[in-house]
Amino acid sequence: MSTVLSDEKIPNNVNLSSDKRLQRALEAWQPQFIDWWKQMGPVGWQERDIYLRTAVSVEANGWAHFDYVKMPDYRWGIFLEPKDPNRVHGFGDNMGQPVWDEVPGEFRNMLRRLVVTQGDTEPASVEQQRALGATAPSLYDLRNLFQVNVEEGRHLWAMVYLLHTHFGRDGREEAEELLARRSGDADKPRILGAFNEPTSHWLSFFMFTMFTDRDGKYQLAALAESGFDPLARTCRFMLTEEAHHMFVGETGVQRVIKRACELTKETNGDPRKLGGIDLPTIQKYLNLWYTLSLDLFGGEVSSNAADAFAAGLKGRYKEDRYEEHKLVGSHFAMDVLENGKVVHKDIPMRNALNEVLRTEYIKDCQRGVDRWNKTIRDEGLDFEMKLPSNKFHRQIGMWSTSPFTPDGEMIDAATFAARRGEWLPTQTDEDYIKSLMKPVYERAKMASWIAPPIKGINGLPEDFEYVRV
Ligand code: BYC
Repeated sequence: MSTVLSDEKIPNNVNLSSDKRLQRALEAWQPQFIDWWKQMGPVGWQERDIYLRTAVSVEANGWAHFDYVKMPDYRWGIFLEPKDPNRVHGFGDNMGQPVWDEVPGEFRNMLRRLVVTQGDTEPASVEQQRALGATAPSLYDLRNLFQVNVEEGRHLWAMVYLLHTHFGRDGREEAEELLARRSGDADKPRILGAFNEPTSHWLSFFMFTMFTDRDGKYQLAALAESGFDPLARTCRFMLTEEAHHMFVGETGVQRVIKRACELTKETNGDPRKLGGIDLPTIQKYLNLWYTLSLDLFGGEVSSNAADAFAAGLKGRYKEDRYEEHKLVGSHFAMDVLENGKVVHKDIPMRNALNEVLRTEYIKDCQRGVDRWNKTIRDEGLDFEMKLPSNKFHRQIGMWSTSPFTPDGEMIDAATFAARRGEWLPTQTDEDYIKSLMKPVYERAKMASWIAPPIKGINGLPEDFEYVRV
């Protein structure tokens, strides 16, 4: 049975109401999406009023319309940044040529793979976070979780729009597969590693939105440069929403750190006595989620990355900042593993583009960690959070073949196994963090292990009823 999709139901700037072919395709997909949302979306809370932001247009005041909404009634819009009729390829072999509005036949598979990989992460993250509503540390946090979830749902719609509009029958099949894979499922896992990891408590959720969503920022920015114009325009609009997700992560961890410091002082060094999380344990979760997210950039030396750049499908972060956009004959100096040794070497730039993007990402992560360290200093404690080496705990790329310490020193497997618990969360850490996860659903109240936010959402006070319990 199909549901009629109107502009009212699905706010959009793609002329949905006059595009009958697209309407039919989406009307067939939408009930499957709703089934997936009911089965794999947030557990409980579906009948509650949540104070949510909805994108209703691409105008300056249209992308952030706030009101109470029940999640199943959320309007999953389809928005592309307005078209620039003069836009040309900004990089690669077709530099200076007009951008494409249709998929070029020779790059169809490569492009579909990029769209599907991007699309797969969106429902995956909703699945990973689905149980967290049962243990939210406050109504403010509960609302933020659901905001992130519905927007990931909208980002899935964005990729499905591209698949349905530009990839014909196989696009429709891929759109169905996006709803069929399951995070962490042994038989039908999500495509990328980090999206199969459990996000079983709020500390992991905050680390995920800090580090994994930030991969989203960099991947979307690289795709926002694409010479396939519909993809570029879609990703540009998605980036406006991504910022809030990283805000949830960075400020979430910052509040956990602040509370850790307060309780460390109160207890003379053991915040666990008063139901807090100690700084060394927070560092272990940082190590885990940061390194899982580093893997999301792919291999350090990659012919896929070179091909996507040459074709003009995936650029660098803010391509405009660079002077040279063809990258023929240029090199990137980076560490590589050669005959079991780390050597610093020049790699042809196009093949090094995953590493170039990862390097930008690392700088951005460091800026966030610097702000966390300022919180620790302001609280008067002598402790510093650190990003581990990009060689530590890797499962993708050349560093995955040998163990390294967080300082980047190569070690043998036995030493890594013996010291793993110093660097990464142990089962005991995991059990302890989970034991703290008791829901707090009273207005303006916070769980013991986290400090209140500095300000509320959309200028509202902290005691606002963000979720009508
Ligand atoms: N796990 O040449 P290689 C987001 C595979 S997050 C598993 O080294 P390539 C979000 C790779 O697929 C952003 N497999 O790397 C965040 C390839 O397999 P095939 C998501 C991996 O292709 C939070 C093989 O290894 N968007 O939006 O240059 C919440 C060799 O690949 C992994 C994108 O990723 C891994 N970590 O780069 C919600 C953008 N890494 O083809 C949302 C689109 C690599 O040989 N995707 N492999 O079977 C891409 O641009 C690229 O596919 C990648 C990989 C950057 C992921």
